[in-house]
Amino acid sequence: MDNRQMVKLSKRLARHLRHDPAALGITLGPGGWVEVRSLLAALRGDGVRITRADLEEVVAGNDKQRFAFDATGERIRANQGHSVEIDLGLPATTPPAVLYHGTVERFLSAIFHEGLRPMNRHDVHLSPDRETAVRVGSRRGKPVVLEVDAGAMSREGHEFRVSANGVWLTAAVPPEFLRRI
Ligand code: HQG
Repeated sequence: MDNRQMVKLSKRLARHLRHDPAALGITLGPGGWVEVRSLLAALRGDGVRITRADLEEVVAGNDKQRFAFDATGERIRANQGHSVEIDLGLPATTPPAVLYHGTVERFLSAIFHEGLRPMNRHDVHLSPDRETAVRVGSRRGKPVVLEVDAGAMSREGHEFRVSANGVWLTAAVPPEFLRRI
């Protein structure tokens, strides 16, 4: 596959494995896992003729490691970013002292008023470093980076989880833990 085909397939997978499995006629099982065979069959039914090798290429080559196979290689899921209700089964983990969130100016007054909320996703997504947060914010315009006092949040009982591709997830970030940098 060339790069354009990889990106197209990755977007397709993100759509169905995170947000809209029903549109492809598949169901996400516990943990968000789907049988690779059912996924390939459903994609074929939708005119997307790809092989298991193509799928492996997209999983391995994805710029953000958005997808993963299970240990047997028989199932696949999105590592994070879901809007459908699924439990990824990730253990609560102590976060680093500081995490980052990339956003844009126009959201700041709401964010400093009500904190970071998951919006359409399951969790608020936080980045382990500033550079990643800049990239996340840049998707929407001129990036603004917020520093999150994850250490203080953790001491106060907020839970954090980290996805297989290094995105930190938490239910919400109240404004007192946020600082613009
Ligand atoms: C903002 C991409 C107003 C928040 C990225 C963000 C990431 C608020 C937007 C992943 C708010 C939600 C997630 C509040 C938060 N009022 N706006 N109270 N609280 N917001 O896309 O973090 O390519 O759901 O700042 O790289 O931008 O999909 O979250 O701008 O890892 O794999 O509301 O998505 O990865 O947007 O991005 P999103 P995000 P993928």
